[in-house]
Amino acid sequence: MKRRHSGFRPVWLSIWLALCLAGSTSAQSTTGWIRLDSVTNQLSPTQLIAGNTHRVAIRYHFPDEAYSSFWNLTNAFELYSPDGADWSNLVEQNGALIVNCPTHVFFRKYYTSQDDGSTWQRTGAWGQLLPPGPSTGPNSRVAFSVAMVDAGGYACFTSGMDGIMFYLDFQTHSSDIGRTMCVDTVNDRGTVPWDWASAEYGTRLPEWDNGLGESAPRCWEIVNCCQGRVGDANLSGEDEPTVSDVSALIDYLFISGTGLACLEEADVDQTGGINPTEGNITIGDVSALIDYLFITGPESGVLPECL
Ligand SMILES: [Ca+2]
Ligand SMILES: [Ca+2]
Repeated sequence: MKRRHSGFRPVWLSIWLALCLAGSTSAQSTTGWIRLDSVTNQLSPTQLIAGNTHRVAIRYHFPDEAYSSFWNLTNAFELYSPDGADWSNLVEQNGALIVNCPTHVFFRKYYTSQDDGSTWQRTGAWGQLLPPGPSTGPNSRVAFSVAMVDAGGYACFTSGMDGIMFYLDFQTHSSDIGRTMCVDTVNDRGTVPWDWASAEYGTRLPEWDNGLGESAPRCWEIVNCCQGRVGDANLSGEDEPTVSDVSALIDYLFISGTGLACLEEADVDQTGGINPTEGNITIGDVSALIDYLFITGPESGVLPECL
């Protein structure tokens, strides 16, 4: 079937072309980014609760075609402690971006015993996920990188894609309360900047956001979950308890049997001393908290300090 001539006038064509060019210029100037998206078992954005497993989610954003067709990434991440804290049960887990692209994205891993991370020792082969393993020990660092090694992976990453690339899980220890854990970026090839490279589009440098709006390491002090006075059974972070803390205790004791992230806060009457167990959480703790909130009242009632 023959098309009829649209009668498009040159002036409209020029405007249309100008708009298209303006749009593409704008898209190409957008910078891709990688962000520390979320962390579990924090007490605050700069405090990790000792003895818990923490899951750090790393989010990638590919703003345009150039990012979505990368074939080689040098952006890696390191876990370390500047003051000798230990960690264990370090595991990588795939995020949705990798799950949706299962055959084209691979991790490799490096260990080093250097405090400054200057000498990375490669200990994993291409295609390997970091297996669950022990700590590398205090004063060591472990780094991860992610790379795409198959051009077929291009199809997995589309322009504008934004999602979790992977998770890092690690456990902190009560023996390290007061020490520090950090996650930072590191280049796995040496000294050159981070790069999302593709032969077709050339070098692109993604921005790093540590989750606090900074292009810097994200560091946490390892802290006891119990802070100030006891009673924050729902671990909302407030020292002054509320009826929600009573609800958390009742839910734990009589309904779900779960949900207490800090037994030291929940053991309001401190029957468990410095190291309470689940058996120390009883109706007595509910009574003590209700007494403080509704009978003696916060004005004259007293809650004990954390031990
Ligand atoms: Ca609370
Ligand atoms: Ca108790």
